[in-house]
Amino acid sequence: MDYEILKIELTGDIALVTISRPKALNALNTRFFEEMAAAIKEVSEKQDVKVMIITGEGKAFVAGADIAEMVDKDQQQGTEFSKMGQKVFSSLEKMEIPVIAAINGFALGGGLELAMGCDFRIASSKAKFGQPEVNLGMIPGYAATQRLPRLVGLGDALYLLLTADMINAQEALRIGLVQKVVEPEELMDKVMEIAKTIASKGPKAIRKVKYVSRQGMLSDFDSGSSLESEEFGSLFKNEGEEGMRAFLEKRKPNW
Ligand code: DAK
Repeated sequence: MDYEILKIELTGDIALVTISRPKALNALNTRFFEEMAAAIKEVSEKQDVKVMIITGEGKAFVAGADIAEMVDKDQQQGTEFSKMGQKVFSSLEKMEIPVIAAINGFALGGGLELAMGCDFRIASSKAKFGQPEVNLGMIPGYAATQRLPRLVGLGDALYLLLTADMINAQEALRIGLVQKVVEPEELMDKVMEIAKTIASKGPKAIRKVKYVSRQGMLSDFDSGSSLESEEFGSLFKNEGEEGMRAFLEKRKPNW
């Protein structure tokens, strides 16, 4: 696909996807969702890519769904727009490799929903977060009502969803919405460092940690634990053997 909004760069085994429509603060339109779906497919097909990073260009990560595109939609078109976004964000969760959100600025509405579809979030100290949909007489359409309570608990989620308050990075860190906050100029170096750390681990183990953890969140504890046992077992006489032998032989594993 010829990308107009996304830039995709490969650095070794790490894929960096930058959302680049800074004039509209990277607001999410139909074209974005088509490109993101294509980017997910493209990156997933590259077997040597081990981590994907998503960030935004300019002062926003993403300032929400594109209000200019949404304003004229009718009920059916609105539902379809919502389903398209939900499908793309779910496919981030379903990618085998970890996806990190590098949140450089505003992450509002659909932008925060995109960040929540990633596996974890690292924020610039200048980033701002919120679910401002009720300001527009709307509710979230890309699963914030589902992901936010699971990430931060019902009280903090409903506080954000009901007040439309914009919170800063420290507050986002306090409620567990982001995992680390760094100075703006250090953001990409830090995220790249984290991505490289992940990429250095057992590649099958990394994929299975994501898969089992995410499946577990969708099922009950016993089913999740049972899946963990199966996947744990599958690494014996496999990548796990090499990792354990390397430890005993005091050398680096050869994955
Ligand atoms: N959509 C379209 N354009 C946007 C935008 C957005 N979400 N956010 C900003 N822009 C545009 C502005 O209109 C402006 O364009 P020009 O006037 O220059 O042409 C340009 O980006 C720069 O914005 P500002 O001039 O406003 O910049 P400031 O620094 O002064 O303010 C801001 C930054 C982020 C505080 C402000 O732009 C703002 O409040 N933006 C709107 C934020 C917002 O409300 N976002 C949530 C959108 S609602 C659903 C599906 C999805 C959703 C809901 C339902 N269904 C299908 C059911 C999700 C909804 C949302 O995400």
